[in-house]
Amino acid sequence: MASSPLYVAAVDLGATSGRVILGTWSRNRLSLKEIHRFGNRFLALGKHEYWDVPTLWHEVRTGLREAAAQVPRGKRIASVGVDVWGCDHVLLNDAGRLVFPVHAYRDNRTQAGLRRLAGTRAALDRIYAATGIPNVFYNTSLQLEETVASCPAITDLATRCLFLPDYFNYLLSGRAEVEFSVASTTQLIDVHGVDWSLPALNHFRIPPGWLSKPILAGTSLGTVQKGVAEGASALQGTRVIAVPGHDTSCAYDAMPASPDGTDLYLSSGTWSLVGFESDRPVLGAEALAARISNERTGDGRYRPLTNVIGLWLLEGTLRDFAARPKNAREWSTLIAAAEKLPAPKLLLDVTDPALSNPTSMRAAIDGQLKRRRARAPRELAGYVRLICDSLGQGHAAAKAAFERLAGRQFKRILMVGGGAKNRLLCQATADAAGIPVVAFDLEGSAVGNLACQLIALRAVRDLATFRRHLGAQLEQRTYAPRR
Ligand code: LFR
Repeated sequence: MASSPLYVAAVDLGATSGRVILGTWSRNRLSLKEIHRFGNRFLALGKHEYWDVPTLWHEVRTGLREAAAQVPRGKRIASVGVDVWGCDHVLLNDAGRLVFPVHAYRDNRTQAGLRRLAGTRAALDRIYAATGIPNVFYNTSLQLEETVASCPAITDLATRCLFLPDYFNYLLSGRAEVEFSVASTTQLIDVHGVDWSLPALNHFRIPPGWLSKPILAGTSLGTVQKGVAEGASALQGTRVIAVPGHDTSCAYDAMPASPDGTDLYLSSGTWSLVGFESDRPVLGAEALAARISNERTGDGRYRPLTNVIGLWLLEGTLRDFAARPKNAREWSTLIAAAEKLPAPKLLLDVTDPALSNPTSMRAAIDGQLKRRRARAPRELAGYVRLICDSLGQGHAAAKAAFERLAGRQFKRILMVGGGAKNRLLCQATADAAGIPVVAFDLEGSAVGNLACQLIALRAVRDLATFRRHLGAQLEQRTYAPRR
């Protein structure tokens, strides 16, 4: 195993921010340096919402060049990997040109299709049995169905569909491939195989020719193209490795989990993703009712999880308050104020679709409380308390469903992501779930992204080995349940 330091770069794009991180692997330790961080958001144009892909690409290149400038003289970045949020995609022609605007998954164009599928019990069951993915507004299936229905000429214009991490890999390396973990977020992959589900493609009327057979994570896509590496000597010959393209898959890979399978995972950011790893999917009517999503790991196994609405609730609510916290100290004061408040009498129904993309999150929360005859909080701390307790309850409900349907018993919840820094949320989760929460100060997605590269470069034997090394170096904080 390599003993001189190895430099690897992770491009990790989230819905509200993106970053380029330089990882240094030396003597079985990973150190991280955040090289470039930038905001991200979708923008409305007319009635729809779109990602600003050219700006994202500009930021990716800027970050990689800065990373190259920071490795010691004469050294180079061995590889780069890209992970992005799930479901969103590009449509390209044979020359690799975009032929359709890149919609954001929160755009409401899928609402009609969502309702249609929800109202057709037999089709809903069939699609779940075929793909293991429940009917959720952001699914690529519903998005592509809407694209073809609203713009039929697209079937002549587009020749292939790539998911966002695949597209950035393509811009970096010139090779267009679809990576398996991100492909599994589409509701179009065969839950029992590693290829597309023809019944699902037919149901949503998606041209099968748009989608090539997915590759497994760890595949090398060649080296960074000339135009990208120009002027940055540390990027000459840098390999582009298809890591698990789905950020959640990367975040789960970074969990320093106990090998006996008794840990439940929670990646807590804009979304709360509660789940575990398994050799088989969790299917059937009850799993569908519990919205269990059988996403896939980079190596083809399963990651049954439930997507609880997450800190999106708080991010949205903060926009409605002028006096929002701006630094760690102000955050700590706000959390302390929220902790002192009495527990809310009624928790939010976190599955309410009215919370998925409202114009004002505060108004949407107040509206739900009013409908359920509860009083709205008066100040920001009250919302923080309500949101953290409600998410804690949502996390606990997901745990209970997994234990019942998968016959597992979880002993701890491992938490990574921004939410792991929020002690109120960690404690609320431990209290509601009745088991300890172990919170790690870890950029989960970026670390999982780097892990896959290190394994592909043969600097680390496998994921279990990586997790063991990582666990030994990480600081953790345990929240014991108080009731
Ligand atoms: C998290 C995430 C979730 C996915 C959601 C929408 O960033 O990737 O896993 O369900 O975004 O794609």
